[in-house]
Amino acid sequence: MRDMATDRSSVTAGNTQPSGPARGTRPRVLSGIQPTSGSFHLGNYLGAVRQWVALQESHDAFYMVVDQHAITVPQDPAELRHNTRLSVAQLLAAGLDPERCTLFVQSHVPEHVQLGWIITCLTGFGEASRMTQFKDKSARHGSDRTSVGLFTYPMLMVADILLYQADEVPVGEDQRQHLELTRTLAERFNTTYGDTFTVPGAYILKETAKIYDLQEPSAKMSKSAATPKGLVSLLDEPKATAKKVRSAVTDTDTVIRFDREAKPGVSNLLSIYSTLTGTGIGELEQKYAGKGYGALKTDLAEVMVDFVTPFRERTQQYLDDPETLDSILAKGAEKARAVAAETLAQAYDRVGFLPAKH
Ligand code: AQP
Repeated sequence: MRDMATDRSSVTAGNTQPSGPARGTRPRVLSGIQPTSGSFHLGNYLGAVRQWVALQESHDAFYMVVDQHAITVPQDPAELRHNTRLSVAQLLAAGLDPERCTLFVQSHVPEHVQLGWIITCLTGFGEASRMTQFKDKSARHGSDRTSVGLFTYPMLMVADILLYQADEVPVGEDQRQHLELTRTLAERFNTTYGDTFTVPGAYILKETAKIYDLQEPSAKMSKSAATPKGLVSLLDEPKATAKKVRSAVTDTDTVIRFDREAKPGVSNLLSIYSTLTGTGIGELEQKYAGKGYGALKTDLAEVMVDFVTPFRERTQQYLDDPETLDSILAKGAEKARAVAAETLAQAYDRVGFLPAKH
C-alpha cells in the first residue's frame, strides 16, 4: 500500500467518466455491509463504516445493507430480517445521516441482481476461481457445502458498485481483490459495448485497512474466526469488551512500539487506540514508554468502553423505532432506484436486449 492517507492511485490512474446518469458535482462513493451477524465488529467499523460516516460530508454517498450477499451462506429468515434492521440501526448509531447519504437495503433495488447477471456473463470462470475469499471459504466448508452464490458473489458486488457509477469504494483490505475485479470488468464492458460504467477506485485507509484478531494478531478480525475470544463485537456488554482488550495477545517483550512484523499484537492495539482517540502512534509510543503492556491495555479497554456504551444505546433507540427505520429505508430505496434504473437501462441497451413494450 502506498504511504499516504488513502490508496487512491487506482482512481487517478484509470477513472473513466461515461455519459451515464446525471451526476452532481461531488464524487460518488458506494459501499455495503452484510447483515450476517447480530453485531458489527471492530474491524467492520474501523475498516469501513467510520470512513462511510466521514465521506457523507464530502461525497455523494450510497450505502447499503447487502442482504442478498448474506444468503450466499445459510441464514435463518427471521434472523436475517432482524439483522438487516439491526445493521441499519448500527449504521445510524455510527453516524450515518439519511439526509446526507442514501441508505438502503440491497434487495429493495432489484436492479442489482439484474445487472449482476450481465456481469456474471462477462466474467471468466478462471478469473472468478481466483478470488481468494471464495477459495478460503470454500476450502473451510468443502465444495458440497459451498453455494454457487458464494462463487458468484464478487460479480454481484461488481454490479452493486457499477450501478451507481461510483468513483470510490470505501472498504477494508480484504475487499481489494474484488475491487480490482470490478475495475477489470468495468473496463471490459466499456471496451466491448462502449463507455457505460465509471471505473471505480478502492478507498482504503492505510491505518485501518486490516484490524487483526486480538488473540491471533496475524489473522484478520472476522466473525468467522475459530473462536470469538479475539473478536470485538460492538454490541457486546462493554464489560466483556473491556475484558477481551485486557486479555489481548501481545508478546514476551515489554516495549510498546509499532512494528507490524515483529510486534503484531501491540501494533494492532496501537492502531485501534490511535484511530479511536485521534492520537498519533508516535505520541502513544512516547506516552507508554517504560510502562508495559498492562497500562496500554487497561487504557485501551477504557477507550473501548467509552466508545461502545453510547453506540449500543443509540443502536437500541433506532431499533425501538421500526417505523422510522422503514421510512428511512423506503426513501433510500427510492433514491437508489432512480440511479440504478437509469444505469441498468443503459447497460441493457448496450448489451442488445430488446426494449420491453409496456
Ligand atoms: N478485520 C477487518 N479490518 C478492516 N476491515 C474489515 N472489514 C471486515 N473485517 C475487517 C470490512 O468491513 C466491511 C464489511 O464487511 P462484510 O460485509 O464482509 O462484513 P462481515 O461479513 O462482518 O466481515 P467478516 O467478519 O470479514 O466476515 P467473514 O469472516 O464472514 O468474511 C468491508 O468493507 C470489509 O472490508
